[in-house]
Amino acid sequence: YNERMQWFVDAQYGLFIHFGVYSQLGGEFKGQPMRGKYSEWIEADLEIPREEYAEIIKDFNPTQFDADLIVRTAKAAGMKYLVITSKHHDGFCLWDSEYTEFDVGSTPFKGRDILAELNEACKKHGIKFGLYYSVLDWNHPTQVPSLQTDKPSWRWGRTYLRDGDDGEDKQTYVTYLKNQLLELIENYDPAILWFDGEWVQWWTVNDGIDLYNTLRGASSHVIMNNRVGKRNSFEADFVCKEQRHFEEAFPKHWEACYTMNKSWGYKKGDDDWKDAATVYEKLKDVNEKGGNLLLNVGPDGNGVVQDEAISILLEAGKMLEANPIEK
Ligand code: FUL
Repeated sequence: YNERMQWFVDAQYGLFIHFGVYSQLGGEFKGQPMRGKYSEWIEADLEIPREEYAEIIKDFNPTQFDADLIVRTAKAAGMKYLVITSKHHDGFCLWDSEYTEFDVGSTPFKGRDILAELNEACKKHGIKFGLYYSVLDWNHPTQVPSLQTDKPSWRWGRTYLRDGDDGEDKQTYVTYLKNQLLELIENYDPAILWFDGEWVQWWTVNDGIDLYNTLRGASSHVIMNNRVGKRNSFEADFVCKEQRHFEEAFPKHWEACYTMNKSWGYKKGDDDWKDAATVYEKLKDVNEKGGNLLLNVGPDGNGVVQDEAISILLEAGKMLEANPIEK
């Protein structure tokens, strides 16, 4: 029994939100559609130069973002927690960070704080609030693309540090990342820190354990996924699976995350939706094997969650109400 984990065990079902400046591109840059399926990877996929990508933050203005509506929808869907991308691989920060200008504070949307709005709505409706954070960072000057491969998304998917694996760049970046995560804890006191992008070769399991301990010192209750260290070597508080999960019951704390269509971030024309029955069955299968389901939505550039996603969530919510699932 682990007291810190109890709410998570009971929660069973949560909402993942992928939202950032890529959302306004919807998988296309200057008329060119991307090749890969995940719209949040567009900068890497189309090899958009850092400076050019940085320009698009001037267009970030999702005025229709409605935190209360999103949280009410999650609640009606039967979800008990939510995790939103505070910083994805592109490095753009959805909060006004003291440690970078590549953030919402440099956009026309400055003045509003999506993370605070969601956090408040979550409190109001009794939903736990979590934050995703990527170790991989395409905007940070210490990180450069690998030249080991010709595949654009791999070049950027496996960044190097300019001066090697253990030089000053590493210290600079690790300090940056720790400061930001402590800032997130201080500003929003999240229930979850959901790490990602830890697969870059310069990030070691010891870096992850050290980070885990530092953050644990700042919050005794926050729970962190296994991607804080190396996903196969350090479990942290829970193990997560992506777009697939276990064949059999798995006797540890775990969570499977899935998209409702294909992409995590909003992508135009991505309309191959899982229907409500499929969502319900997925939740049942995951729960019966001991895990939680974290199901994703990708609001568009205006901050609006697509109607299809909302109706599927609500319909699956009704099924769940009629046929509750035991974990
Ligand atoms: C992956 C990322 O590369 C995807 O963009 C997405 O965020 C998924 C949940 O995790 O590792």
